[in-house]
Amino acid sequence: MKNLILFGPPGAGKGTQSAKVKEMYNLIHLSTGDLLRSEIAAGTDLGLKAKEIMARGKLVSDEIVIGMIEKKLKEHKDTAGFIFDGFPRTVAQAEALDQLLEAHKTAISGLIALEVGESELTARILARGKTSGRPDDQNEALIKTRIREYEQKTAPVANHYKKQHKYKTVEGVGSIEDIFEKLCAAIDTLD
Ligand code: B4P
Repeated sequence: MKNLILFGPPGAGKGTQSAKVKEMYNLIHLSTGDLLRSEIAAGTDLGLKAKEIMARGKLVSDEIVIGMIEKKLKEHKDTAGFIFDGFPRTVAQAEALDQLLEAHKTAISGLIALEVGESELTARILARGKTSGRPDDQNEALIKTRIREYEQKTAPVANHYKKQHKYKTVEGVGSIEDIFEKLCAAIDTLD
């Protein structure tokens, strides 16, 4: 199985590139951001809890997101692999993911980090905010909070996979097609 983590700060292009990688490698795309937004749209208890946290630019609890991923792994036992987008976002989530995959007799093949500077991230998210309807995309202070959350809680996830020799980087600035080509070249070097 090919199990990829597409990694990077908010607005790095994880969602954009995951949609293309999923098609190319026939993978199941799991975006915790999308899963949480569907819970909010459906008005579930989980969605109500997540809504308030996401609107503040903070991370939803590890317990909630790990539970959602566990359910999806069980639903797709026969897939060629997964692309994880926006997950894991903490070291605790990474450890839980490694254990869940081990229980399914598989493992992460590699984490690929999209590298984009803060001013470009902010510009992209504000531009998306004009049409996305996402409350967390429309305010610069909130975007800063999301980037600080990433630096404090999510960036250490890269080290977790560096220690396992599964870490690669790709420059995330440029055309979506050029970035996709570089991403595929990095994926093709993984086992
Ligand atoms: P996410 O939905 O993961 O939101 P994101 O980080 O903004 O998405 P992404 O990085 O994929 O955006 P993309 O680049 O595609 O999370 C939202 C919230 O959910 C979090 O703040 C948190 O509260 C919660 N959450 C989610 N997962 C969680 C977890 N595991 N644990 C705890 N909480 C969790 O798109 C950005 C924009 O850039 C788009 O408009 C796109 O068109 C544009 N773009 C993409 N590539 C480009 C390029 N090359 N050039 C120019 N523009 C580009």
